Amino acid sequence: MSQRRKFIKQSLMGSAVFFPGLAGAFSQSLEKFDPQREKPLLLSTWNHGVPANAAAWVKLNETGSILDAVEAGVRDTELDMENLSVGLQGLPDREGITTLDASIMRGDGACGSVAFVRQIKHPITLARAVMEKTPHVMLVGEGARQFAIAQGFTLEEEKLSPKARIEYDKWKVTSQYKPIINIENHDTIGMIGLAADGKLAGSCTTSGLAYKMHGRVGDSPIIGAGLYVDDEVGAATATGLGETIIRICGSFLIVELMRQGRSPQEACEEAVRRLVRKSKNIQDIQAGFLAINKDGDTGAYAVHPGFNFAKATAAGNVLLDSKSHF
Ligand code: SD4
Repeated sequence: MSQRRKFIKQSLMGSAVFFPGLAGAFSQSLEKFDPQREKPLLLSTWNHGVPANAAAWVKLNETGSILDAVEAGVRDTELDMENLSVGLQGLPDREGITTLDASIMRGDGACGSVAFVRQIKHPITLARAVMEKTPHVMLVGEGARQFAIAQGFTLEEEKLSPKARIEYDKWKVTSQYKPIINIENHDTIGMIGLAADGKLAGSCTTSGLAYKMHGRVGDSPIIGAGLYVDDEVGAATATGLGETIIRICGSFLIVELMRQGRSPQEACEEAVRRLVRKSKNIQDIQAGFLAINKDGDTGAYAVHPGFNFAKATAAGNVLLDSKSHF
């Protein structure tokens, strides 16, 4: 059995068991081990965070780079045909076109993102190319596509996945835009990670809200909204209704609250309280945040129950329920 499969199997069993096959590379010892506060550490949004963390962990073990790890982790989700909120199999906009948003950030401030891109299987890798190969932070739409071609990315055929086609055809009967909290249209993957050497990185990738207006961009590719990372402090990522997250600069806010002394949990809770204060129709809006500080403390909080996240340390990779405001 591959290391990755073993790790997932162990996660699914829900155990928090030391896994020497992966952790040995980081010289952990059981005596020192504190699963609440541990490096390396990965946090990812939603159920798909479990296999994503596993993929990230394997990459971290291979290259030692937390940036490589968070990219590899969410690439796994970008290919998950069951996931209708990430990757080209995601639900389309109201015109029937799937457009993708992604961002990636390193704790030294390097960052890159793409928004409103079509036909790209791995927008997270394109975001990383923007970060590493251009003087810019963000490319969108046709410009992002041209850049992808120039970088040798393959353009995929523009065609809805079988599942997305069924859902879109059902939606077209009424064509009503009504996001339902925690159901299918809120499961972006955001991943934040802390390496054993204290370096932080994060990634976020999504097909955005189902049946959005053509051209709509959410929080996920907006540095400071869907993702923010600072090696001096910590990292945060977001999922949920992007408009509400952008309005409060959610991930940046959490990192700045941590800088001022709040724990990751307190910072996530304060961000959610602010989002709740600033949002109308909060009963219909879900948003969730994850945070890590540089010591390896973690936080998770959402507006409503139902948000879950995956946490991987050398002790295992477990799915946890977030607490919520309501
Ligand atoms: C967005 N935050 O585009 C994303 C939505 C989400 O899966 O979480 N979708 O607003």
